[in-house]
Amino acid sequence: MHGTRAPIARRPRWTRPALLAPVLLALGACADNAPLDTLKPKGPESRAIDNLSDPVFMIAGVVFVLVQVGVLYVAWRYRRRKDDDGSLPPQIHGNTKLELGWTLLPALLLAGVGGASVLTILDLDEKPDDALEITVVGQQWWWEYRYDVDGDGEDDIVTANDLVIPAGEPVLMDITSRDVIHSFWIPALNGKRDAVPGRVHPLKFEADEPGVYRGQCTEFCGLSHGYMRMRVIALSPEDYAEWQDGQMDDPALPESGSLAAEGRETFRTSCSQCHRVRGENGNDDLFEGAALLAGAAPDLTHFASRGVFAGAIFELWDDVDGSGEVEADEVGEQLNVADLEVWLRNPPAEKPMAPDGARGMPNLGLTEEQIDALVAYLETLE
Ligand code: HEC
Ligand SMILES: [Cu+2]
Repeated sequence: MHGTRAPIARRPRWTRPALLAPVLLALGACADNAPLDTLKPKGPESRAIDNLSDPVFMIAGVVFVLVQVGVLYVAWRYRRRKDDDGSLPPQIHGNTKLELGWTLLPALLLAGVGGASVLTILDLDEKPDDALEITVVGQQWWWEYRYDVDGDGEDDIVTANDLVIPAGEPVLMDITSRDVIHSFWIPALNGKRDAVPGRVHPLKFEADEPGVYRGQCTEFCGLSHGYMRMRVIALSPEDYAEWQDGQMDDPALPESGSLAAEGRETFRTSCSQCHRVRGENGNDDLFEGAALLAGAAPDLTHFASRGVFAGAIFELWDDVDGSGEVEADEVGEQLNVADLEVWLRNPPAEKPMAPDGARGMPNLGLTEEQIDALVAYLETLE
């Protein structure tokens, strides 16, 4: 037994969970597989932003530490003491030098940051005149990409989810929406740009290297907003040229009598009122008109040339090398039949859609035979 020591005061219960929060936050920042990381630029535009934010954060960090140290020091230095007579410490109100100092210094800092920001914004806004131009259309809940390759005002390629671009060349996006406001964001390549119905917002970017760059719609746009992702597939200029030629061709017709040919028949009766496969919808011009309405569906002309589907939440091909990403060279290898069948069986169960059927793909009540045939047909749409 020891004497009469005062019991140690217990900390209130909430301190521990409160301390845990910043620790978890700090640990969360350590993930190495973070495809939406804004701090790892992979192109000139995102690098310009990074070159601006790095020094701004450093200056802000120094200011933060100085102010906190000052506050803590003053609180400690002038704390109430046992023999306190209640008199105030020396006052500095009206000290001209000090007051000029703490007015001018922040003003100069902010002017510096403001000037650098404006220069970066002007830089990002400069339009290259020889850039490939792609129309980006946001829609509940997927992204469509339209390419007018020959510049005649008519779109020659219409695709979805995977935005294919040549690496090392500037690309100019014209971003718009068919229904509500969305926001297009590929953090490794550039900042965000809102997709607003009735307006066209330009956004330029360039990928340094061939590869896959992930993105996510960043303006809340309804039920499946979180399932509205996109990928940029940057190809070497030669591979890009090959891809573009392939997309301009009509897909080959399935062999008559095959399972795929059966699927094609089902497509024409059950799917073609929403989806386009070039040459299968009868009057393509009529369809162009329909496609302008909200509720239009992804163009499936070269569906099997993409790596993902349904707002990039499903992989269309198996990730053979296990990199966590279906890269361009894995497209065409092993079809992810399981997820495609699950999708066709009941789309709203996989991705919440508007309950009144006004948005998204409804459950069409397909039989297993129809699904098998449709999967075989979709695989031929390379
Ligand atoms: C009422 C219109 C409608 C009908 C009919 C319809 N779909 Fe869809 N489909 C959609 C919409 C809208 C999407 C996009 C859903 C999303 O990602 O949010 C879609 C997505 C898809 C996708 C994924 C495409 C991609 O690139 O993301 C496939 C594959 C598909 N549908 C196949 C079919 C087949 C096969 C049929 C016929 C059995 C069919 N659809 C009938 C509206 C329809
Ligand atoms: Cu959206």
